[in-house]
Amino acid sequence: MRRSIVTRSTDTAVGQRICPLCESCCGLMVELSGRAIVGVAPNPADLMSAGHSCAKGLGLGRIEGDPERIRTPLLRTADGGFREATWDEAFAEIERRLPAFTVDDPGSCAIYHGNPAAHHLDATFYLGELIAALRTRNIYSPASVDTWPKNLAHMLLYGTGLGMTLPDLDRTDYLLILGSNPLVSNGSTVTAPGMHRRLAELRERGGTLVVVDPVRTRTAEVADVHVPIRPGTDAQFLLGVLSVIATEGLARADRIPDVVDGVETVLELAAQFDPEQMAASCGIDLDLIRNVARGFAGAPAAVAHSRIGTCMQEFGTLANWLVEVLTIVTGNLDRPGGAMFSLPAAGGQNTWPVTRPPRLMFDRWRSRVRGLPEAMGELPAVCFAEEILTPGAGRTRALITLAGNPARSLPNSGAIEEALEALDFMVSVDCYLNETTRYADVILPPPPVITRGHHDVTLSHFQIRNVARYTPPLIPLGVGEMSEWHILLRLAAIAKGTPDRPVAEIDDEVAAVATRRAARLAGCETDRAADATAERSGPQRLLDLRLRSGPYGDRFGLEPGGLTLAALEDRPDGIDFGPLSPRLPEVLRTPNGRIDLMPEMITRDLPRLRTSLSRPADGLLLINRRQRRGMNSWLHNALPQPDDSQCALLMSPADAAEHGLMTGDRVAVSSHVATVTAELRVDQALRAGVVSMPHGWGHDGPGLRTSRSAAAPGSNYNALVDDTTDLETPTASPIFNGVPVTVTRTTQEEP
Ligand SMILES: Nc1nc2c(c(=O)[nH]1)N[C@H]1C(S)=C(S)[C@@H](COP(=O)(O)OP(=O)(O)OC[C@H]3O[C@@H](n4cnc5c(=O)[nH]c(N)nc54)[C@H](O)[C@@H]3O)O[C@H]1N2
Ligand SMILES: Nc1nc2c(c(=O)[nH]1)N[C@H]1C(S)=C(S)[C@@H](COP(=O)(O)OP(=O)(O)OC[C@H]3O[C@@H](n4cnc5c(=O)[nH]c(N)nc54)[C@H](O)[C@@H]3O)O[C@H]1N2
Ligand code: SF4
Ligand SMILES: [Mo]
Repeated sequence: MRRSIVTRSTDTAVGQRICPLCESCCGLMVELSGRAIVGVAPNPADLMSAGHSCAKGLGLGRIEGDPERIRTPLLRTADGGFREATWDEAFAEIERRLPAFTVDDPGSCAIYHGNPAAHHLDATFYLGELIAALRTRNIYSPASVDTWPKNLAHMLLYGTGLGMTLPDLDRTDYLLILGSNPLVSNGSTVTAPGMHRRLAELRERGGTLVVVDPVRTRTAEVADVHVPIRPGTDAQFLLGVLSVIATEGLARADRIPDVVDGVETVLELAAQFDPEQMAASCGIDLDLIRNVARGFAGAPAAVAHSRIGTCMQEFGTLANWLVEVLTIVTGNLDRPGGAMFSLPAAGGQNTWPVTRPPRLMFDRWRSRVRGLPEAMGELPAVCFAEEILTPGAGRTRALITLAGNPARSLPNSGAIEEALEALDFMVSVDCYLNETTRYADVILPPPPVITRGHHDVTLSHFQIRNVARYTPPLIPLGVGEMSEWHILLRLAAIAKGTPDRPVAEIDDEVAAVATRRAARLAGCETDRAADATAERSGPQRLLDLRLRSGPYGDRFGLEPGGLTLAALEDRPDGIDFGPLSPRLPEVLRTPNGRIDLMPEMITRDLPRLRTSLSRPADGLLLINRRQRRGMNSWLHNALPQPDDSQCALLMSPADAAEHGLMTGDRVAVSSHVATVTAELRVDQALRAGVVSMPHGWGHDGPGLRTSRSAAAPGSNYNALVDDTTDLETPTASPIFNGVPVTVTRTTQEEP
C-alpha cells in the first residue's frame, strides 16, 4: 500500500477514499482512529468532485460504525433465529447444502445482486465467476427495475447498453432533464459530482435549464422552466416537441453525423403526432412543448438527459429513444455541449474491439414461466417471485443475494417475501439482517469499506470528464474479516463442487484469462502482461490489467508514460484525460456500424402509445421520490433521518380538497395489488392527479436487526406495485411511476 494514509496525530490518520454510495463517486478524506472512521470531509483536490460531498458520504463513519451491522457470519437456528458462527462453520453449512442446486440440479439456484455491488471492485471482477459456477440463467439485479428501457434504447441506437451518451453538462447551453432529480439523487447514468454548482454555472453563462417532472422538485425549483407532466407521458411530450421541430423545419441536417440513418423517417413519424393532442395527454400547456422545441433546436449546444422517472413507466423505451432522437435531429450528438460518449480508463463494451458480429444483448433467451425476455444476461426482476413459486422442472429452489434487498426494491413485495420463504436454501452476502436477509440460512458479511481499494470501472462510463482515479485500501483486513472477492470465490468453488480449491489458485485462473485478453488488447505477448502485473493479486491485479490495456494504458511497457495502477496510486486525486471528445463512428457497436433512428423494436411499440392517447386521464397516480439521507432501502438505520413524516404521502392542495383530506390525516393507499397506510401531507409541489411516496421503507415484520429504522418503519411503496400485468412492454420492467391508487382516510394501521 503506498501513500494511502497519512498520520495526522498520535492517534488519528487521514486517507482518501472514493465514496461508494452513489454514482457521483465523490473523493472523500477519511479520518481514522485505529480501525474506526472518526471524521469524513470532502476532498477539494479531487479532480472529479472538487470538494463536493453530501450528508451520506459525510456519514460514512456512522454507516460503517452502525452497531447493528453484521460483522460475523450468521447461521439460521432451529427456532428460526440466527447465531454467530465462524467463517469455517458458515462455509461448511453452504458446502453441505448448496451443491444440491448447482451440481445435482444445475440452474435451480438463482442469484440477485443489488446496487452496492456495482460500487465495489470485488463484484465487478469476481461476480462472473460465481454466476458461471451456479450454472444458472436465473440472474437478477435492480437493472431491470431501474435502467433497462434506457439501456435498450441505447443498445438499439449505439450497440451497447452501457456505452450510453452523456449530457456534456459543463459545456451545454440548453439542458433538458426528464425524470431525474439530481439535487437529491446526485444524478444517475451521469457521474457529475456537484450538480448544484454545475446547474448554477449553466445558468450563469446564459444557458437554459428545463426540468420535466410531475413534481416541482428541488431541481425543478432551480430551473428556468418546469414542465409539470402527467406521469408516464414523456414519450408523448417528446413526440410533441419533435412534431414542432419537424413541421417548423427546425432540424439541423447540417450537424447530423453521416452515420445516422432514418432522419427523414423519424421526422415524418413525429409530424403525424399533433402537438396539441400531446400537450393534452401530458396535461400541460401547448406553449411549453413549442417553447422547448424552439429553444432546444435553436441553442448553440443542447442536450436532453433522461433518468429513472422516464424508465420506471409505461413507455420507458419509447421515451428514452425519443430523448436520443431529439438530441440527434437537432445536431447535438457527439459534439461539445451535446450528448457525448466517455472513454473509460479501464475500457469497456464501447472501447473493446468487436471480434464477433455484434449481437443485441436482448431477448437471447426467455424466462421459464412467462417467457419474458432476457436483457444483458439477466432476467426481468418481475420474474423473480414466480420462478420460485411456480412448480415444475427448472423451478428456482435456492438463492444467493449479494448486496441487495429485493424484498423492498422489487415490485409486489408480498409475492417476493412469499417466494423467499418458499426457498429450500438461501445465502446472503450482506451487512444487515433486513427484510430480505431474514429469510437466509447463512449470512456472510462484507468487510469494512476502508479495507477495499476502489476505481469506478462501471461508473466511469458515465463520467462527464475523462478522469481516472483509484483510492487504495486504507487498512488491512482485521481479524475475522474476509474480503468480498474471497467470499465470492469460495462460494464459486463450493457451487462447482470443488470446495477445497484454494482461493489464490482460482484467482490465478481468473487472472490468466484476463491477462490473455489484456495482452490481446494491448498488442503484446501474454508473458509480458503477466510479468508486468505479477506482483499483484485479487482485484488490484485485474484492475491493473484493465487500465494498462485500456485507452490510456502503458500497454505493459510498450507505451512508456501510459496509465498503470501504480500511476493512479501515486495520484489519488486522479489523472485528468480531459473533457469528453467526439468518438463517432468508432464508438458504435451496432451490427452495421451505423445509427438507425427507427429500429424495428421501436416501430412495434408505437401502436401501444397511440392506443393510450384515447384513454381518459382520471384518478390518482402514485409516483416515487428519493430522499437526501437515503440510499434505496439501506441507510435508514445508520443515518439519523429528518423526521417521521418524510415517508408521508404527498398530495396536491386541489386533490386534498376534493378528497376532504388534510395534512396529518392517516390514509389508506390502495392499488389493485395491496393497501398500505401512510400519513398525508398536502404539498404545493405536486400537480393535481399525482401523489408521491418514497421507496425502500416498510422496515417492519419479525426478525429484523435494524432497531432504529424499525422504530419508524415507514410505508412500503413496493407492496403496491404490480409484477404481473402492468409492465413496460419491450423490457418487461415494472411500472413504478404512475401506479393508479385510491386514497381514503383511515384509522387503521397497516395490516
Ligand atoms: N439520496 C439518494 N440518492 C440516490 C438514491 C437514493 O435512494 N437516495 N438512489 C440512487 C439510485 S439507485 C438511482 S438509480 C438514482 C436515481 O436518480 P434519479 O433518476 O435522479 O431519481 P429520483 O431522484 O428518484 O428522480 C426521479 C424523478 O422522476 C420524477 N418522475 C416520476 N414519474 C415521472 C414521469 O413519468 N415522468 C417524468 N418526467 N418524471 C417522473 C419524480 O418525481 C422524481 O423527481 O439515484 C441514486 N441516488
Ligand atoms: N418503488 C421503487 N422501487 C425501487 C426504486 C424506486 O425508485 N422506486 N429504485 C430501484 C433502484 S434504481 C434500485 S438501484 C434498487 C436498489 O435495490 P437493491 O440493491 O436491492 O436495494 P438496496 O436498498 O440498495 O440494498 C442494498 C443492500 O446491500 C447491502 N450492502 C451495502 N453495502 C454492501 C457491501 O459492500 N457488500 C454487500 N455484500 N452488501 C452491502 C445493504 O445492507 C442492503 O441490503 O431499488 C429499486 N427499487
Ligand atoms: S453525492 Fe454520492 S458519492 Fe458524493 S458523498 Fe454523497 S453519496 Fe457519496
Ligand atoms: Mo438505481
